[in-house]
Amino acid sequence: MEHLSEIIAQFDFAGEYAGAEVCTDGHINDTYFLEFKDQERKFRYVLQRINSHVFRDPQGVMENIEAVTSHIRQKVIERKGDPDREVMRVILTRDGKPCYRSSQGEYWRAYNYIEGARTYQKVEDPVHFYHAGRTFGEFQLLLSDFPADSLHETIARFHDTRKRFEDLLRVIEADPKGRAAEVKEEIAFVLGREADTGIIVDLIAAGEIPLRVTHNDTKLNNIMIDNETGEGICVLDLDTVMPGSALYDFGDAIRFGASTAEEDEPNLDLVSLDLELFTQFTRGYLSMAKGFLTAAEIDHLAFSVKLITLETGIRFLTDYIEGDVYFRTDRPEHNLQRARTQFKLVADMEALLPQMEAIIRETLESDLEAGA
Ligand code: GN1
Ligand code: MG
Repeated sequence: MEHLSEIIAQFDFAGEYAGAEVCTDGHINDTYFLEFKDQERKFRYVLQRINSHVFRDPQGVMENIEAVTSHIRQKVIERKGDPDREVMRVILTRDGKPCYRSSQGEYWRAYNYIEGARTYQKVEDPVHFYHAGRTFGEFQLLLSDFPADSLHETIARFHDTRKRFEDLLRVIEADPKGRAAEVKEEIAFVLGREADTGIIVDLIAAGEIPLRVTHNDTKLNNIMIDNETGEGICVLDLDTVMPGSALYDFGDAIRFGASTAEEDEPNLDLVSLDLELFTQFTRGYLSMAKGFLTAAEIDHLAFSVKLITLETGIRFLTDYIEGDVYFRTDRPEHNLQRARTQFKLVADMEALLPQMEAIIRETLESDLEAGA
């Protein structure tokens, strides 16, 4: 990889460079926090190398992000919000481009750093998760009048669970690392749920569930939470903003944030679905989304929690069998451990489905603006 200093010199940052720190959160791109300063103040930025194995068209990704952030910025200004905190800002290169293509063909981009807020890997205060629900719901709302056809499909068929299932079958068949035999139990778990994988995609294809502009990666750590108020400030990681189903956004947020453990917890006894956290997120999300969701979407909200968790487990298992080529891993069985936490959650979600449905019903009947 090139020296970071060569990359940094390409961007129009303010002040003098004063240091960089690596961010270890994401599974796909490489992220650094940069510090700059002049006589009076410090400036922080986020610098990322786009994973071009995953994102085949990095310029298309940046076009989407510029268009979506401009749309949101306009609305933030109209409502007299703070456009420097409530939406990401792409820092242009010195020649005015949204990303820099290095001599080695790697794509780099930079954003402003949002001060006075942070991300969480796990819910530390349930109220944060209520606010995460509001913020993701509001994100969909702000983009509800965005021209979906103008977006590039940055990863084809990203949340097509049936395709993810078929990809797994292909990898099991090829078994390039000879790992399939050791994960028979996990494979059987997935095969037993094949019928679930097509449910949402078929409803979309039949026009019964609408395509919307969605985020498609609604992990808790993709939201900046204000240090003072605990409110969600800004949605991050817009690489997969594309036409999709609101259901996958709702479900994915629960999958990650309402789990009692982190996604790669090796001790499965610690992994379960926390219904209190489910309730918090649902209240926040529906306070924003109640007005635009259709009856068919509402009917599938609880199911979508299980479906995206199954899908994510399928993706981790596929990557494990394939030899860890997609998600960043930092130990030999990392992807397998991730797959196992997802399947543990799926089993839990199946048992708790009626309770999730009841909570959704009660939430819809209650006064949502009353708060957490
Ligand atoms: C990846 O980059 P990150 O960590 O926000 C992945 C998501 C998965 C998630 C699982 C482009 O997200 O789809 O749900 O890992 N992003 C991509 O933690 O594949
Ligand atoms: Mg992320």
